[in-house]
Amino acid sequence: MGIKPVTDLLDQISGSEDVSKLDHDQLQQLADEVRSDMIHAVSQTGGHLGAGLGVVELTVALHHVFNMPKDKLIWDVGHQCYPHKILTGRRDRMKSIRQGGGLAGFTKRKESEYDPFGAGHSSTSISAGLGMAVSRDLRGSDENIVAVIGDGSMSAGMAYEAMNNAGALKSRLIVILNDNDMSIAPPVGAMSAYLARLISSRSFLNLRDFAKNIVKHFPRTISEKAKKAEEYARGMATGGTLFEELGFYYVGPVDGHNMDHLLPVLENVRDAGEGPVLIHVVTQKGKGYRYAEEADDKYHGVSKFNVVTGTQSKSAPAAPSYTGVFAKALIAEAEGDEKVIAITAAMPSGTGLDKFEAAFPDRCFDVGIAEQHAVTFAAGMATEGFKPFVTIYSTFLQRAYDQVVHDVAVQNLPVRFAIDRAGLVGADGPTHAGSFDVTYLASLPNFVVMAAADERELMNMVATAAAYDTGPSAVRYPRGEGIGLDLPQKGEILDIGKGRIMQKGAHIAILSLGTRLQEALAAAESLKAHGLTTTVADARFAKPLDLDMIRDLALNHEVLVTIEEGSIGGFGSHVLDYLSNEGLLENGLKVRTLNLPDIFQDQDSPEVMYQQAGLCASDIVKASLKALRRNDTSSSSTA
Ligand SMILES: Cc1ncc(C[n+]2csc(CCOP(=O)(O)OP(=O)(O)O)c2C)c(N)n1
Repeated sequence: MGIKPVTDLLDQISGSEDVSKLDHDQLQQLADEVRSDMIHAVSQTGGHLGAGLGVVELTVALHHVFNMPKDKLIWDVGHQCYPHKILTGRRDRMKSIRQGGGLAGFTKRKESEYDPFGAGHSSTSISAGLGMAVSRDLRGSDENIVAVIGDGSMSAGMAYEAMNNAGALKSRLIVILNDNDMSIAPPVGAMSAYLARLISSRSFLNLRDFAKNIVKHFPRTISEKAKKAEEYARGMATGGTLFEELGFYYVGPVDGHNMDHLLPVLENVRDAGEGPVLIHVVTQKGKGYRYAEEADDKYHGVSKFNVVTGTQSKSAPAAPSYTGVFAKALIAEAEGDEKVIAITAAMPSGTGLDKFEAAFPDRCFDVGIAEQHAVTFAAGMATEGFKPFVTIYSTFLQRAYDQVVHDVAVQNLPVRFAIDRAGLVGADGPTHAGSFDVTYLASLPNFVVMAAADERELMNMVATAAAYDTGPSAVRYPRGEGIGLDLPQKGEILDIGKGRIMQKGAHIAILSLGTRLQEALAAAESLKAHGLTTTVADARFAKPLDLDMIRDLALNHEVLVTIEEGSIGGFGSHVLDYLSNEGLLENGLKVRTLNLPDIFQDQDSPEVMYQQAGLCASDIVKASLKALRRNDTSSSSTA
C-alpha cells in the first residue's frame, strides 16, 4: 500500500560497486530512496523495520567507502540488513523476504557474497570479524573487515570477550558501534548509561575533530593539515574511553545520519592506521518514518502496514497467545508467592514479562542481551530461596547451555525455565527455531522437562514449576495462539512425571509431547476410517517419563507412535531407550518416532513447515498404516 517511491538513483544500483561510483553529494539522495524503497517493501511483507531505517545512511556510506565484497561487512544480529540487501543485488526479491523460498530476514552466507557471515542471534559480529581479520593477516592480504554492532547487542559478554581479544591481538578491525539507544525495548544496564554519558560529554565528531585526534594515534599517516590541527588538540581531553582501555582506537561520537560527518570519518579510518578501531555512530531507530520514530518499540518488527497511516494489519487473534497465557499464569503464581521472580534477557514484550513487570516491578529483571548471565543470576537467586523463572526463547537459551548444566543442573538448583517459541517459528527461520531444548534439557540429570499441549496445560505447568522446589524445571510452549480454551484464574499443580490419556483405543497408541496433540487427536479420528481404534496420550513430561503409562501403551497396542515438535534425540529417543532396555520391543510392538527432520528448515509459513517436517495428522496416519503394512488411501504430505 502507498505510493510507489521515486528511485531514480537506486534503479542504477545493482551492487556495492555502483554505490562506490556515486559522488558524495548524491549519497543522501540514494539514502532517501533506499529508505522509501524499504518502507514500501516491508509494508507489503512485514518484517524488521526500525533497525534498518536507522542505518540507511550508514549502509550507503559503508558501501560507498569500502570495496565490498572484497572488504567484508558483518551486520550483528542481521535484522538491520534490509538496506544492505537492497544495495547488494537483492532489491527485486525484497518482497519475498521472510517467506518460503524467499530472502532470509537476516544475513545469510548462502544468499549473497556480500553476506560474509550469517546471523540472527546477537553479539557475534566482533568475534567473527576478528577471526576474519586474523585470517587476512595470516594470509597477507589487505581487505578491510567491518563489524557493525548495536548498543543493545553490545550488552552481551561475547562482545567484550571479542574486544578483549582484539585489543591484545592488535589486528586491524573496524568495529562500528551503532548506538540508537534502543534494544528491542529501551536498553538496560550500565553500558547503556555509559554510552549516553560519552555522547553527552562530547560534541559530534566532524572531519576537523577527527584529524586532530587521529594525528595522535597514527602519526605516520597524517597530512600536514592534520598536523597543524594537532596543535589544537594539545591539552584537549580525548581518549580515556572504556574502548580505549580495551585497546581500541575510539572515534566518535559521529552523527550517523549526516553524510558530511560519516563519509570523511569512514574514509579516514579506511586509509589510516593499524590495530582495532571503534567508531561510535549515533543513529535514531526508525529514522525517517514518522510512525516508527513515534512508536515505543520504534517498529522493531512489524506485520504488513499501510504506509500512509502506519496502521499494521494484524488480524484479531482467535485465542490468546501462549506468551500472553504464560504471563497471566506467572502473575497468578506471583500473587500468591512473593518468592516468584521473573527474568528476561532483553525480551520483555516478546516473553510477556512486560505485563509481569507492570504488576511486580521489583520482582522482574531485564538483564539485557545476556542469556548466560540471566541463567547464573537466576541460579544465584535460587540458592537464596527465591523462585526465579528464566523466561526465554528456546533458541536463545542455547547460548547459556553451560550455565544450565554447570550452574543449575549440577547443583540441582530450582531454577525454572519458561521456554517460549519452542518448536518451529515460521518467518524468522532456522536461527530462531526452537528445535533443540528437549534434546539438550532432557539429557541432563535432575531436570524436570514439561511441554504444554494447550494453553490450559501451560497454566498447569507454570503452577507445577512454581510448586516444584526440588531441582530445575522447564516448561516449553510454542509461538502463536492457543486453541481457545477457557482459562482458570490459576493453574493446577500436576503430578511430576505423570501423563494423561486423552482417549482409549485398541490398535494404535499415539504418545504426544506438546501441542501436536491436536494432530494426534485428528489422526485418531482418521484412523477410524481404516477400522483402527487409537489411544491418544499426552506425555506432558519429557523427563521424568511416565514409565507406567508408556509400558501400558506398549503392552496393549500393535503400534506406538511418538510425536513432538523437537529434534532427534529428544522425547521419542528417550521413549525408545526405555522400551528397548525394558525388552518391550521384543513382542512385536512397532514403534515410530515423529520429530523434526535432521535439517535446518528455512523460513516458511508454519503450515508448510509442519508439512515439510512430517508432523501433521496425515503423517501420523501414514506412519501408523505403514507400520501395519497397510496402504494409506488418504492424501498425505510427506513420505
Ligand atoms: C542472543 C540474542 N538474544 C536476543 C535476541 C533478540 N533480539 C533481536 S534484536 C535485539 C535488540 C538488538 O538491539 P541493538 O543491537 O541495539 O540493535 P537495534 O535493533 O537497536 O538496531 C534483540 C534483543 C537475539 N537476536 N539474540
